[in-house]
Amino acid sequence: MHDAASTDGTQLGRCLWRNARLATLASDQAGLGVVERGAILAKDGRIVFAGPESKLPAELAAGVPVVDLEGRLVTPGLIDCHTHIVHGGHRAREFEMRLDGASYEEIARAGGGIVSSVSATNALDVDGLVAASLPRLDALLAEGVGTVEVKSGYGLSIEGELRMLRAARALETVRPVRIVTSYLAAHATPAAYRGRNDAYLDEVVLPGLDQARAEGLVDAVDGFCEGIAFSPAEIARVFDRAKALGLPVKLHAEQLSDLGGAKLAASYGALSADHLEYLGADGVAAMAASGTVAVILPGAFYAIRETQKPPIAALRQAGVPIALATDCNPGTSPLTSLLLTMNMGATFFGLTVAECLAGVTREAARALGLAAEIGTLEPGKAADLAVWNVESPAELVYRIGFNPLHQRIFAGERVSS
Ligand code: DI6
Ligand code: FE
Repeated sequence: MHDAASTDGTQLGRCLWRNARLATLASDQAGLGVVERGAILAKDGRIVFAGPESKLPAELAAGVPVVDLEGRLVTPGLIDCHTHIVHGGHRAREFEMRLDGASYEEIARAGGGIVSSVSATNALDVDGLVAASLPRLDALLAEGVGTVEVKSGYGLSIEGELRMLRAARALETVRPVRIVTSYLAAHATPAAYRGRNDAYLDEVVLPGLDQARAEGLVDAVDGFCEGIAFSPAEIARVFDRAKALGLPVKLHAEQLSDLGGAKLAASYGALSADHLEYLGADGVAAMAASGTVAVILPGAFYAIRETQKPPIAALRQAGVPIALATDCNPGTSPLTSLLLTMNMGATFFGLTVAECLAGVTREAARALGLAAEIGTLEPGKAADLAVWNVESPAELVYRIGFNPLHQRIFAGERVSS
C-alpha cells in the first residue's frame, strides 16, 4: 500500500475532521445516513468515531490535530469496483466504425474488439503498462476515488496476463490508492485458439490462474460469459479452479444476451455479476438468494448504444444489492468518471441519488468482498474520505461533467490539493 505522505501537518493517519455534514452510508441508517454537525476521528488510518460532534468523547480526541471542514459534505472515499484501466493503446478507430453502423458484436466477430487491444497491451512491459494506466487512474482519484478494482484480460497469454496483474499491483506503490485485482484471462479467445476455447482454458487460462495465485497477484476471478466469449460451461471450468484455489469469483454476465451467466455466478456464491442488461427473473432470484451484488455499468450501455436496460425495479424488489462502476476499458466504456457514471445510472436506469451514492461506496465495497474494510463512515473502517464543495448530496449525481471535490483523504491522510 502506498505510504501516504501527510500534506497538512496531520500525523500519519491521525486527525479530527469537524464541522461537517456526514453522508455515512451506514447500512443501519435509512438513505444516506446523513449526520448534521458531524465529526470524524481517525487514528492509525482508521475511523474511530463518526457521528454528531456533540457525542464525541473529549478524551478520545485529546492531542489529535483538528481540521475544520466549514460545513462541507463528507462521503466515504468512492470505490470503482469494475475497471480495465490497465491496457495499452486505444480503440478510437472502432468507435468510428460503430458511428458508421457496425455493431460491437460484428466488430468482435471480425477480429476487432478485445483481441485488438491485446497486441497494444502485450507490447508494453510492466513499467509501460503502469505509465499507460496512470492518466486513467489519476482521473478517477481526482474525483475522490480511493479504491479501484483492476482486471487483467488483454494479455490472453500466461505471461501477458501476469504482466497486467503485476502492473495493477504496482499502481499502489506510486499512488495513494487501494487496488483490488481480478483475473480475467477468460475475457476473449486469442487468434491462435480461435474456435478452440477448451484448449485455451487448458493451456493458458487455468495454468495462468495457478501462477497468478502463487504470485499473490489475484484477489478474485472474473470471466466474460457471452456468445462472443465463453459459455456457462466454459466459465464453470474457470470457477471450479478458482474455488479450488480459494478465490472468490465475479462475472461479466447478460451484457448482450441471456446465457444464464448471472445464475451460474450466483451458484458459485459470486461477489458480483456485472452488466446485466439482459438479466431475467431467474437470474434476479438466484442473485437475491446468493447475495451476489449487481454491478451496473452504464458507460458500456451508453457507448455501444444498447437499448435493453438492466431490470433495476426487479433487482430492487428482490433486495439485490446494486453497485455502479465505470467499466473503464478501451472498447465499450472509455469512461474515467465515477461521478458521470452516477449521473448515467440515475438518468438512464432510474436509480435514486441514495442508490447511486451507495452504489459507488457501500455496495461497491460489497462487490469486492471488502464490506468490513471500506465503503461507509463507521468505526473500524479505513479512514478513506471524500470532502465535497456541495450543499446537497444530490449535486454529486445531478451534475454532468463537473467535479466538486474539495479534498481526498486516504488512510487518514490528506492526499489531494
Ligand atoms: N464486456 C465489455 O463491455 C468489455 N469487456 C467485457 O467483457 C469490453 C472490453 C473491450 O471491448 O475491450
Ligand atoms: Fe468489464
